[in-house]
Amino acid sequence: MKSNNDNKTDLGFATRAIHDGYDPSTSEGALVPPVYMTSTFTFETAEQGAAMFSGEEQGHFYSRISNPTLSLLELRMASLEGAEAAMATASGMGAITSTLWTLLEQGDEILVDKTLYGCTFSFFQHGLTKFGVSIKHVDMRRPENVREAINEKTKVIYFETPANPNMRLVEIGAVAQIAKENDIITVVDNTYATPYLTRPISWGADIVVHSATKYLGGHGDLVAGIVAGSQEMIDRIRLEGVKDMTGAVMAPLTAFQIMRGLKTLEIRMDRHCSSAQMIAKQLEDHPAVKKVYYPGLESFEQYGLAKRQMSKPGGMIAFELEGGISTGTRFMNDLKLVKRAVSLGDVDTLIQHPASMTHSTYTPEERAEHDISDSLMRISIGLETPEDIMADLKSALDNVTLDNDNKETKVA
Ligand code: 3LM
Repeated sequence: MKSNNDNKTDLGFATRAIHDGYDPSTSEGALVPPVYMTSTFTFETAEQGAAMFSGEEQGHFYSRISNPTLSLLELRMASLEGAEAAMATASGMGAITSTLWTLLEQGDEILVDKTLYGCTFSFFQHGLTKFGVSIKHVDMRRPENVREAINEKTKVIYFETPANPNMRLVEIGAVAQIAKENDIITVVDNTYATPYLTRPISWGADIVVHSATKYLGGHGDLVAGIVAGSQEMIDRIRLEGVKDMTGAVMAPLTAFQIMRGLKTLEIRMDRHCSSAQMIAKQLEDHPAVKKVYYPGLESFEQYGLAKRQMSKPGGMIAFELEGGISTGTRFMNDLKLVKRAVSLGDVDTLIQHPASMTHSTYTPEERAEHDISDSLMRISIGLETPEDIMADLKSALDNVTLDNDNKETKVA
C-alpha cells in the first residue's frame, strides 16, 4: 500500500497537526476537509475492481479497509509520531487487540510491563492466553529485567509510559535497544504522553498505540484508537488485524472529530501540563495528602528520566491520601467542579479510583503484585482555570484534614 506519510516536511508540530496532507484546492476550496460518509466506493469497470482487490491498483474500495477521511487522519498521526504510516481504529482497545493479534501466534510469548491499563491487562491475561500466547510481567523500570526475561519464544515487548494509573515510566531507548538485539518488536502505548510530549519511535520503538479517546480527541465526545509504525507493519495490521480479525474500524465522522482535536493538541497539552504542575505541587504540600506521583515533581522517583524522555510532564496525576480509600471516597464525593468519571485527557477535569474502577479488572492480589495501591486516586487535569480546579480540590482536602484531626482527637 502507498505510504500515508510521503509528504514529510520540516514544519513544526502544530503546523503539521493543522495542515499536513490537505490541499483545499482539491475540495472546492473547502478550508476543512470533507467527511466521506460512505461505506463503499464504485469501480469504473469490473476489471478495476478486481485489480484493487488483488492489490495491483491502489484506491479506496470499502471503508473497513480504507476511507479518505481516515487516510488524512492517519497521515497526520504518522507525521506527528514520526512514523512511516498509521491506522485509525474504533477504540484504543481496537488498536491494541488488532496489533497484537497480527503480531503474535500460538506458542509465542509477550513481555509486558508490570503496570498496565485495566482492560489491556485483562486482554493479555484472559484474552491472549486463551489462544496459546503466554504473558510474562516484568518491572520495566529496570531495563535489565527485560533482558533477563527474554527467551526464544519472546516476540513482543509491550509497555505504557507513563503507565496508567501509577505514572511509572519506562526508558524507551534502553528497552527498545534490548528488543532490537533480540529481534523482538517493541510496542508502546503513548496515550498518556501523546506525541507532543514523547515520540517513542524516535527512541527506537517499532509501534505506537493510542487510545485517541483521550488527549488526541481531547473533548470527551468520542471513542477511538490509533496505531503508528512502519509501512510494512501498518499494512499487516490493517489487512490482517483490523480487516479480518477485529473489524475495529473508525467511523469517518470520528476521524473528522479527532482531526479537529489534533489542531489544538499542542496548546491543550501546554495548558494540561502547566495546570497539572501547579496542582501536583499544591497537592504535595497539603497535609491530607500522603504521596503524589507526577513526573514534574522533584520527589518523583523517575524525575531524571521524565526530564530526558518527556518534553513536559503531562496532565495526569496520581496521589494517595492519609487515611486510605474510605477517606478517598469521602474526598471524591465532596468535589463540585471536578467530575467523578473514568477516561482522561478531556477538557474537563476528571477524578477516579483505579482499584474500584479502571483497574477493577485486576484481582486485589494482582493489584498488590502490580503496584496499584487501593488508596491510589487518579486525576486528569482539564483545561478549566487552574485556580478553580485547585480551589475545589483544596476544599475537599481541607475536609479530609478536619476529619483526620477529629479522629485523632477522639483517639486521644
Ligand atoms: C481510563 N483508559 O479511564 P479505549 N490505553 C490506555 C488507556 O488509558 C485506555 C486504553 C488504552 C480508560 C478508559 S475505563 C473503562 C475508561 C493507556 C483507556 C483503551 O478503548 O479507547 O477506551 O482505550 O483509564
